[in-house]
Amino acid sequence: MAKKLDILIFPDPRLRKVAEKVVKFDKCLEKLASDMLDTMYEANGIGLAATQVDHHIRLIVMDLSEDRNEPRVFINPSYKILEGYKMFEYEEGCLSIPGFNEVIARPDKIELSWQDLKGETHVDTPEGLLTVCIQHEIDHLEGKLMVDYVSALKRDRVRSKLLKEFKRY
Ligand code: GNR
Ligand code: NI
Repeated sequence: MAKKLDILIFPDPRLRKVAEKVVKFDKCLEKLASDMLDTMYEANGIGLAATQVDHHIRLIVMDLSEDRNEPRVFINPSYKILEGYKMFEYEEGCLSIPGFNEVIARPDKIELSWQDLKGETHVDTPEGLLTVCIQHEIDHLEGKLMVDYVSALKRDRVRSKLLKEFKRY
């Protein structure tokens, strides 16, 4: 049985931790991936990084399909930006920054490497939304958030708003 996990909300300092490389591909990792997929589906997100559920390991789940029936798991993901790339602008949202949507520019040509739950390595040059989403998720693993790409004024505004809305500190 999968379990719904709590999603950390900006400016929770735990969102700033840098995630550790996964070295053990065991049942425990499978369970966390499955719980994260459940949590992502319930929150209507298209991706979720382990950092967002307070697990500081390099694990990402995603489902970009229309019917929400193509779960994907990326372990120890990394990418390099390919020659001839352009900056592609896309309006992003983040489950850790509810109500905040901003157009962010990211490179549109990357080579992505990752491992699956068995520890097997994959390499691909993704297209479209996957290119955007995987960069957003890998940012989370580095403790980086969408708000880091916008002006200090916008960042402070959303920070105050969420602090009031989620009075937890
Ligand atoms: O659900 C999400 N939608 C989204 C839209 C555009 C670019 C990135 C994303 S990821 C986000 C879920 C989330 O916060 N993942 O970290
Ligand atoms: Ni996010």
